[in-house]
Amino acid sequence: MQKVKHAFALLFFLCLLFCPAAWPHVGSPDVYYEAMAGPYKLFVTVRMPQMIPGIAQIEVRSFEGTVSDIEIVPLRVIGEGSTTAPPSDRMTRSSGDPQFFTGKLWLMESGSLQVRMQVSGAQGNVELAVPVPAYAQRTLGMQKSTAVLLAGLMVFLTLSLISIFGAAAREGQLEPGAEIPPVKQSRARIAMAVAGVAVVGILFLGNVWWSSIATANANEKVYKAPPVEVSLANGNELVLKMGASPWHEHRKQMQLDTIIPDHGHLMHLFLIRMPEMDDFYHLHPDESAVGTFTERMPPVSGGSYAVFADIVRESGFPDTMTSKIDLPAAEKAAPLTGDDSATVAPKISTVHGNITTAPLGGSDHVEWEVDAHTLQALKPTLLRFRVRDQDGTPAKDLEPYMGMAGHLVILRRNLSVFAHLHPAGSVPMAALMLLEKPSPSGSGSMAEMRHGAVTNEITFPYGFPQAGDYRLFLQIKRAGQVQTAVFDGHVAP
Ligand SMILES: [Cu+2]
Repeated sequence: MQKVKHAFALLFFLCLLFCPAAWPHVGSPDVYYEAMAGPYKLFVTVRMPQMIPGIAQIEVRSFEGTVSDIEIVPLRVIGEGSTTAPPSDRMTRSSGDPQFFTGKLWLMESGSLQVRMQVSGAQGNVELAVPVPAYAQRTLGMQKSTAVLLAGLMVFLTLSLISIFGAAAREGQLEPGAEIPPVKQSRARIAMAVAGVAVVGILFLGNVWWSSIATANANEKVYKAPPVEVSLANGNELVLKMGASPWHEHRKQMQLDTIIPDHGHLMHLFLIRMPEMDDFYHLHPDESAVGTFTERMPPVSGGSYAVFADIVRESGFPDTMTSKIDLPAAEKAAPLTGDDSATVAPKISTVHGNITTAPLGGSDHVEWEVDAHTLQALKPTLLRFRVRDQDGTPAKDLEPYMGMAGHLVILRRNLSVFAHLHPAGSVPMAALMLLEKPSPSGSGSMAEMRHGAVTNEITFPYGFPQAGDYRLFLQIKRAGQVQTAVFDGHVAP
């Protein structure tokens, strides 16, 4: 019995700390970025460390131009430390593939950082900056071997301590070699029982103390999105109230207080009807008071909705807040206006060999060029979509939607992954704009313009973080109308 108690105390004491997975995007911490850096077309993957300080693994592939050398350095996106560069590291050029480079960078602090690259090659030297939100994703557990060793030592020490008390009560006052009288035997048993209870009590209190310190530490150091409370007011007004997260509270110096517009809006709000994931809303609530966002409800079908709210802070640091809400079928609904868009009961994609096709309005459709064997967890991929008219010819009426050729929302069916992508990748567009040198005319954003020329082919660099079933919502704008194509995809481990 005593041993069982020890085992429990031990389990508590050594309990490894797990924190729920929630971070910018959701469950998708790595950064995928594709851009023209001068003459070079580069696909950059930054695998973010789980801990800060930690090592980011960086991969760069050049699709256009001949790159011979890349130097990388971590900096902040804005403010102090965004300009004075520490010595840079040289990336390693792959011997088998001369246009593929790998490198590692120590990230020493949390916050809105950038990986700045000096790219040199046959077509000249250019600079490229990739925003990377850095944060601890979880508390690392103890190594198994260490845990087993410490657990063994604890059991040994506990049992030894108890037996010392027993021996002291039994033989402490006897002459050497003397017979042990029965009264001493029973006294020893009582002493051991008392010592056992005391030791287990001490271990229990120790565990309580340790857990509270570990929780406080994890709350402060491990990233968590701010909580958000979603409710319906006056029957037709959706209200989102942001709370405070200890992680943000402890990082006042990181310019997290102010929210800045990201492709034209302070918040991008996504509502997805669960569990079918059929109805999909992309809304842009206004900030009616500090930390409170409101939106007139569009007409919705009643049901349970998953809520994802994207914001970007002054420093370029993104947060995706998650929640859920049960919505009644809206009666006093307002029609969708401005950049707000939705798809209700859409037809889902079908697979034809290496092409997955999803219908748009009418008989137009979008082809997702996807080889079923290439969708693999963590593999950097260019997701390629082609918009076609009814007769299969490339659609010619695409225009930018909120400044970009397309917006892609990726959701794992169990909601453990949410990502909001653009042709530039998973980086927040607002952070990218902060990194851009102001143009001489002082107007317009190169980032938006760069992706503003809209052809019928739209690509998104990404790597699915986990194996599983996903639904993709691709949004484009054609002749003034936003259209949404819905794809299903399976990602292999
Ligand atoms: Cu978007």
